Amino acid sequence: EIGRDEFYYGQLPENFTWGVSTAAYQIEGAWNEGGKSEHIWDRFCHEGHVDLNMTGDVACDSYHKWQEDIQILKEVGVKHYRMSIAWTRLIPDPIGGEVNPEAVKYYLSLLSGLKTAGIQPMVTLFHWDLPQVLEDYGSWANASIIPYYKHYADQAFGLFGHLVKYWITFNEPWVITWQGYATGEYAPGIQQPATLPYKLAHNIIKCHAEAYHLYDQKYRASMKGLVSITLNSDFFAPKDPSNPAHVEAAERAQQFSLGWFANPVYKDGDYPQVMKDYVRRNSAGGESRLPEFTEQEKAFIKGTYDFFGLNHYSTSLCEPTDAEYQARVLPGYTRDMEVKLSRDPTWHKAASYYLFYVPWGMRGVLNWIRTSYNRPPTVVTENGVTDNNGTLQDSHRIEYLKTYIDELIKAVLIDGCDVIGYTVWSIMDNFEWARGYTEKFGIYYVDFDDPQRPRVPKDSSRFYKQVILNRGFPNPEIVG
Ligand code: GBH
Repeated sequence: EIGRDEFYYGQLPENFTWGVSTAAYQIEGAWNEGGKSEHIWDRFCHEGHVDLNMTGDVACDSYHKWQEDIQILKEVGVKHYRMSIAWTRLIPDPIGGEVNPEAVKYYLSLLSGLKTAGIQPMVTLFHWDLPQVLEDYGSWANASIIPYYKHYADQAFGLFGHLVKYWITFNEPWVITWQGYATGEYAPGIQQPATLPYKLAHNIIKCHAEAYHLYDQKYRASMKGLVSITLNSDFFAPKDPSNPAHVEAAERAQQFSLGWFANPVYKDGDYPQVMKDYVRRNSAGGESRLPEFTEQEKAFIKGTYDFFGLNHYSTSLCEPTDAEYQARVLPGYTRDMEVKLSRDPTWHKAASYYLFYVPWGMRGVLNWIRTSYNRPPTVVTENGVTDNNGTLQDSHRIEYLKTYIDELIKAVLIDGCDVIGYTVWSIMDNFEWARGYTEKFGIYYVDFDDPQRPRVPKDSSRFYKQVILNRGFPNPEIVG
């Protein structure tokens, strides 16, 4: 038995895909160029809600520098590049539905460039940049958003599907609903924790299922791509593993955060039973704040995946909640699950408040997915670590990536998880949402004071290149 934090030499198969990730608003810039319309992050930044009043107006300027982006992707030797399309670029008037030819030209150039470079695009349709007009019409809470999202997906599949092997309908619905509409830390900055996230999630899941079925019926036969959703999750571990109440609390937290979206899609079309029970018992009166799917909807949602997309960064410790904790956290989700979350004070902390180095959590969450959803093919669609200075000698990032990748390799080679891909967040420093440019995730440095936005390799990019070439970590003691 190979334990936590014990280094393990192992190599993954030839067909395992290694990549890096970005998202449209975090890199593109050109916020009002090329016919693009306003989305909720434009609005949120321009209203000054981000650290130091920073915005993604220019970001890495990838709208103009996509050829250089492809160049650095080639330098690292990635097999796939995860990126997103800006809805407001492709369909500036999402209600009218007309496609914008300048956006088609931009994304076709980028996608064809990737093809020429031998890099598979992994394309996210929605990475948080909701058209402002749809927000004004009631966002994901209004079920009439579903046909608009479906139309957008239809256009994207139709225009670009011949160049795209992997599609992702949504990036991290948990973050969209909780950080956007409960804590208000992210755009659109709404603070309605008790019920709104559950309502939004309900329609997001329906949008996802619509897009999946649409691809199935209209495009799969000719395009042969894969369609799924990306969910974010910490690994939730018992604070005291020998205490059954702590073990139960960890399972409940995992169900509330990951199961909320994964159970409907990857299991039975419905929310986890424990979530239904706990939201109901924390809802005043008869009606639960968690909406219900009809039998027909459950059948429509169940199985709408070709792989499991996971974004994983850190781990939380779990124990049953207490009155003091319940009073301290927001109503809704955080109270409903009745779990008190904490971090081990000995864990090394990165520049982001939530990001502690806990490599064995990678192995933990991959195994939780394996056992909970019958061993689905899994792609880690994001994993990475921050600093504040963007140093080129980023040995801390090498340490993080090395140990997390090693735990992933253990999950595959020792535990039998069907992990088929891994993706570093991010190829380059970029607009880190509410933190602006103060937190840096890149394996390339970008100087945001230089109008040219040069990309400069960090040590971690050379490290990752070597990992890809070696397909992991070959044992130095085995010769040949
Ligand atoms: C991802 O989200 C995004 O997809 C990406 O765009 C972003 O740049 C990247 O990660 C880095 O942040 O319950 O208070 O502990 C972030 C994923 C952030 C989701 C922290 C969960 C925990 C908040 N996670 N969050 S808390």
